[in-house]
Amino acid sequence: MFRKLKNTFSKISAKVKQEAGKVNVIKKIEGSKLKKLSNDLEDELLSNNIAYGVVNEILDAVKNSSAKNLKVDLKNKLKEILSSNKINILEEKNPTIIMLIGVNGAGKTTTLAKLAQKIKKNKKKCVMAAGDTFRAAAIEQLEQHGKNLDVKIISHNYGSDSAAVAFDAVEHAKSKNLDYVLIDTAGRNHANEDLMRELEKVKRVVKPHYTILVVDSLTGNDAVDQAKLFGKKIGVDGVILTKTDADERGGAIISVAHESGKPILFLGSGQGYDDLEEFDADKILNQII
Ligand SMILES: Nc1nc2c(ncn2[C@@H]2O[C@H](COP(=O)(O)OP(=O)(O)OP(=O)(O)O)[C@@H](O)[C@H]2O)c(=O)[nH]1
Ligand SMILES: [Mg+2]
Repeated sequence: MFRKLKNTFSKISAKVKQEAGKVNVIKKIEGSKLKKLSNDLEDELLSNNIAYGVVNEILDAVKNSSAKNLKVDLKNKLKEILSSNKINILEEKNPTIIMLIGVNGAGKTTTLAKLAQKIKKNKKKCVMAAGDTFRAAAIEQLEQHGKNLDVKIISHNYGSDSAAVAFDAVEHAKSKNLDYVLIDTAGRNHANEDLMRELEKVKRVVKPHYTILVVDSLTGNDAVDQAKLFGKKIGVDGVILTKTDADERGGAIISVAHESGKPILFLGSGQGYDDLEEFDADKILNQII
């Protein structure tokens, strides 16, 4: 994870040191040399899937940096981008209702099962709602996770109202005194008005405490559009980025955090139930800069 981004920062940092060595001052690198370094940094950041607007902001933050301070200034800027208003979705609200949304194949159902595993490890109880009544085999997929994890699934038939499934799951949790309701939903894009309306309805009916957008970190700049769109249409409280184990670049994390203004909560790092890491900006920044 982040191998490429890490290389980028080491490369730029080495170049800056080299230039500073030439003029024999560890001070500002001025004029055309600075312009060249800034262009190099811009190219590198863009090639790592960091969105254009974010790249400009990063460049702006380091434009007056001395060679000595460049690394620290970069790190501080990235920390500012990555540390927006943290929330704890596992906070107990008797029951805490969490709904996962996102485009097809982003990793919603897998992430839902990973959250159930986390909850079990915390010695708490949850129920999962098979809110994807749309895609063939979606209910069986969740049922299999329920079997593997020994977690109750509430499901209706395919084609039925997903808000009703979610509602039943909340009622079940209340009657059994469970701690969490985890709601799976069908994958959709913004062009699919019917499915978007369905999501609005689920939200209206069960009023989840947390609506979490699941984003595949490999989708590059599209991740930013997804974050903006779901945020605008449905309202999102936080983001989980999946498949970071396969993401060499790591730019999606920076772009999505910046453009959505919402906190990144967890990173999916594999296909196993335990492959969900709590997002820690410092840990990541220490890995890459
Ligand atoms: N390597 C890796 N694979 C993942 C991760 N999260 C999910 N996947 C895989 O991505 C694929 C899609 O995951 P799902 O959980 O079915 O995605 P979804 O968003 O529910 O998909 P739809 O229900 O079709 O919209 C599966 O093969 C998962 O095993 C992850 O963090 N790392
Ligand atoms: Mg699914």
